[in-house]
Amino acid sequence: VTDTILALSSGAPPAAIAVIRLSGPAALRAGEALAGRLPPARQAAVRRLRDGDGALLDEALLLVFLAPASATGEDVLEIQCHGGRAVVAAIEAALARQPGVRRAAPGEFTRRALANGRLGLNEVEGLSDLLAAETESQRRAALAMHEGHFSRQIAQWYEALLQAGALAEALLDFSDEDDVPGADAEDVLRRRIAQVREGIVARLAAPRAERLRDGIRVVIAGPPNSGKSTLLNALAGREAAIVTSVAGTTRDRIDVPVALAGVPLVLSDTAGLRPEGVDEAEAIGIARARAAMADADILLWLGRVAEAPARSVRVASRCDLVPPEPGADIVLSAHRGDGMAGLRAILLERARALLPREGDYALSRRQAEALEAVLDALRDADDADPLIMAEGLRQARRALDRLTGQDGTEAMLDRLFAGFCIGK
Ligand SMILES: Nc1nc2c(ncn2[C@@H]2O[C@H](COP(=O)(O)OP(=O)(O)O)[C@@H](O)[C@H]2O)c(=O)[nH]1
Ligand SMILES: [Mg+2]
Repeated sequence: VTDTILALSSGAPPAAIAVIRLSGPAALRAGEALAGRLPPARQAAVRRLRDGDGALLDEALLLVFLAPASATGEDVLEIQCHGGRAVVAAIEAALARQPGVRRAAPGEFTRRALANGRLGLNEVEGLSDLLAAETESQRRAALAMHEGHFSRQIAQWYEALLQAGALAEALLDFSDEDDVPGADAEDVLRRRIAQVREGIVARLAAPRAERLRDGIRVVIAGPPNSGKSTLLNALAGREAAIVTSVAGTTRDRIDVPVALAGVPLVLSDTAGLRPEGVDEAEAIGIARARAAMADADILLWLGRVAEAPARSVRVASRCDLVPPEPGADIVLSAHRGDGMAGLRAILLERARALLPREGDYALSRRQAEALEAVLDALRDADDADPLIMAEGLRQARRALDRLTGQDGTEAMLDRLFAGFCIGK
């Protein structure tokens, strides 16, 4: 028998209103024990909630969703009560005492939705990102994933591979006879495979979710005293890095997450690059700076134009103090604010090119790896022998199944749901 799970699904109290949810076969019975008669499904009604002794707990708005047409696919009761800490605790305790009811583990409501086919694995991942989204671009991409855009694409690929598989089997049946099933069957088959493969390659080349989740890495580098820390502080809008006129002040790398027009960035300040006169700590700082530069999505270079690394944004800093060199991409003074708007525009333009297009979804590492496996299988399918072809296509479809969670392993699901909050 399935347990009925219980959790506070709204944020931490105190709040004006709290939402407590129950899901499972005992949800309605447990609700009736507190509220008496429940409203008809999908109709809100106010009820007095009482504990076992008949003492009043709260007055609350109740909503019933009957299986399978609910968020989890089970009977669900939603209780909207007053959001005080003691109110929520008392109602939760009274519900938890009902037979068959226990408190939910993190992500357990969503896990049941997955188990009952209310959500696919990719939609669950989208939901997880949606709950974690802190910027507009993160929210839009997560919503696109949650709404099933990727799942629909997978379904198309699956259908194409199914057709190709049928053709391969047909070729197999006729391979030892003279009259081949339509001379162009093999052409059609190869074209189908090529189409799917091109689609997957293009999808893999598109910006990934990690960039969106973790932020675009913007590294500020250059010689000591070029104004790197000052620029970081100006972009971050706070004094995150120490600024002095002494060369070698910044020794470790400093990372500051910021959102620029809804785009997540991580700004990194680094130790100034200079060859001599450095002690051990500064030398380590310089090594870290070089590593950060190699790892940067966008590099802001505050040194000589002639020494700028490839593809970096060449910034002529401290223009109120130092005459800017010709050839710089942007001339600025963090002190006076000159050029800061222009630099933000350059950052935004470069960052957007690295992020999913508006309304597009982005692949997680898991999804990308699963698609790579599909590609591997399709590579195997690219063979003259229809037997090998058919087997490769079967493997490819199996890899697509893994992507939609059709054969998701428990360990993978555990990992995924551990990142959820209780009540979701
Ligand atoms: N006049 C002027 N001085 C600046 C500007 N930016 C930084 N400085 C000064 O240059 C010195 C070095 O700045 P800092 O940000 O620590 O450089 P870093 O070593 O590259 O991190 C400090 O004395 C800053 O006050 C600027 O835009 N104009
Ligand atoms: Mg510094």
